Amino acid sequence: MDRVSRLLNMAGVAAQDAILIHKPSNIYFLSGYSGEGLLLLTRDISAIITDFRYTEQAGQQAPSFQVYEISTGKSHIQVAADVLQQAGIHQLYYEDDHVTVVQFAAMGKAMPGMTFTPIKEKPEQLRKVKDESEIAVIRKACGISVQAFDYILTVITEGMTEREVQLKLDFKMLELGAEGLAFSTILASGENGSLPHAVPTSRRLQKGDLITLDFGAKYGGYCSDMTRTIALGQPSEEMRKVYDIVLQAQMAAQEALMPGKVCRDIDAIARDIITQAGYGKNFGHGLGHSVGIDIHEMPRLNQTCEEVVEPGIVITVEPGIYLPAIGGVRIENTCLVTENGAQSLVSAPRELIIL
Ligand SMILES: [Mn+2]
Repeated sequence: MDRVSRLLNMAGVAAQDAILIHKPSNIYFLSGYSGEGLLLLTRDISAIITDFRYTEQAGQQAPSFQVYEISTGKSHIQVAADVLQQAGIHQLYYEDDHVTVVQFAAMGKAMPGMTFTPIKEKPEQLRKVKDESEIAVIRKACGISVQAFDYILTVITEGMTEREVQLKLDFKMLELGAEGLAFSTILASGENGSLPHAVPTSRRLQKGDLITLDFGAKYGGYCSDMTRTIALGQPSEEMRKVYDIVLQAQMAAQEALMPGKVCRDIDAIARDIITQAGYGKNFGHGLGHSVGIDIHEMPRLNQTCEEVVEPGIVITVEPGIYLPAIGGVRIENTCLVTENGAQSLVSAPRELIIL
């Protein structure tokens, strides 16, 4: 069954109901259309509402959808209202996690008498388990990241700035076929490594630094995500020890990631190892997140997620330890959950690389 039909069934959409999709990643997932606009779905209508700039593109990317073009003085919502009125729709499902207050007010004004019902992230639930075509492009995106990582290892030298390394890494991913970056590359050296989401600076790499690189490519509309912490020369005794704890936590959690397990129990495996080593308070984020069209998708590996791991989920395993003013270590693989357990789509070694 196609994705639109699955969503209509999942949401329990009846003949007089419709779904209006605003979120770009949901529009792409449901239709293949990557431009701006809205997606309008009923039992009989699959339509894209867009403007002149994207009309031709919408027809090319989503040939089975009707394309409505807005005109001067007539907004996307007003066009949607006309279509819904003609179709006799009385109930409209909307993305309550995404639609703004302004958009919601415009919907109310343009559609008097309509019942508005939150869709409660059903499109996102549909996106959790990836199909073969999605896995193929995520695998390719991960392959681009790994190749760019192999390259950057040959480039990094003492005296380069974080920013210089970041630019070379980003350029390499684009050169290797990435359509864009999955997110802004994180590159943190020395004491900057204690910031989990550090922005690359003009700090120059020094002997003894640990360098954390967290980056991803976008390919076929899907993301990859990987982190490696490497050393430039011999790191301190303490950071070497911290690295080994993070590695142990990453390997144990990835090993345990398999169908039937509860997400928070996977988080606990890594967290317990880090806590028992005395660094529990220095691991202040969740263990991982799913990856797809968006870089952060459901389900999550964290202390509260009670969802059950299923085959076809693509999720990161990324424990870290951060010591303020000293430095940090994070190791991250994007993993595909199969019937037999987790398979890392990131083929780079996890053991400490010393340049
Ligand atoms: Mn990540």
